[in-house]
Amino acid sequence: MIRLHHCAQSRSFRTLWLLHEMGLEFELVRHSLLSGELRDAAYLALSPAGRVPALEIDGQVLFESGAIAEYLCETRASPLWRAPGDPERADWLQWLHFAETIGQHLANLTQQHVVLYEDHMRSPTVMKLEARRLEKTLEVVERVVSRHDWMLEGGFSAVDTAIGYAALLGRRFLRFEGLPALARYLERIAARPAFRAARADDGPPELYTKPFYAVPDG
Ligand SMILES: N[C@@H](CCC(=O)N[C@@H](CS)C(=O)NCC(=O)O)C(=O)O
Repeated sequence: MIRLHHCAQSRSFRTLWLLHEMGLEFELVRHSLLSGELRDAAYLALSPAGRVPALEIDGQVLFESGAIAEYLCETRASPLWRAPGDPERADWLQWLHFAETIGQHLANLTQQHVVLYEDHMRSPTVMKLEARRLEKTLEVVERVVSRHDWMLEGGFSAVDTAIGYAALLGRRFLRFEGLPALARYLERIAARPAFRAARADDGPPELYTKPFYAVPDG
């Protein structure tokens, strides 16, 4: 039995999408990101920092999305993996974890624009700085996907579920005019049946209510 603990519009979407890409059977447990339930003792017993994703699998719980992607690919013999010895192994690992470099800016921007909803709590300076830093990371991805359709030349892999989710969320904070290859990458992602299935499973939006969050004047 595989059981995914998930919140709508969160990083657990990476795991949700990957499970669909791999065609694995799983149970989905939806939680609210805002209700405080991730701090309940029962949930903390699964994910000690009260975060999603958490994946119950093979009699244990994994609570870090990159580790989950590695574990799923390794143990389920997936073509979305690049095993040790594969010429794309180093790139596979690097891009999988680079998603969290992008993710730190997305988390900071989410905090500034969405979580700190009172204007006096926010800082336009931090918003601008974080948007610029996000852009620098997405420019790295732009260069890669302008050379080939997916992050690895050998084709779609688990890496694309991590980077793809980060790029998708990045569009809420950054105009993509200067990132045309990334915009086309997102179109390719949107056409994938497993991505659509994951979208349908994601649950009602709870966090992001606007398609774009502009930096306020001042
Ligand atoms: N590096 C972790 C980050 C997990 C994480 O911070 N998830 C957020 C959602 S995007 C969360 O659970 N936040 C709930 C909270 O901080 O209370 C991963 O990739 O799994």
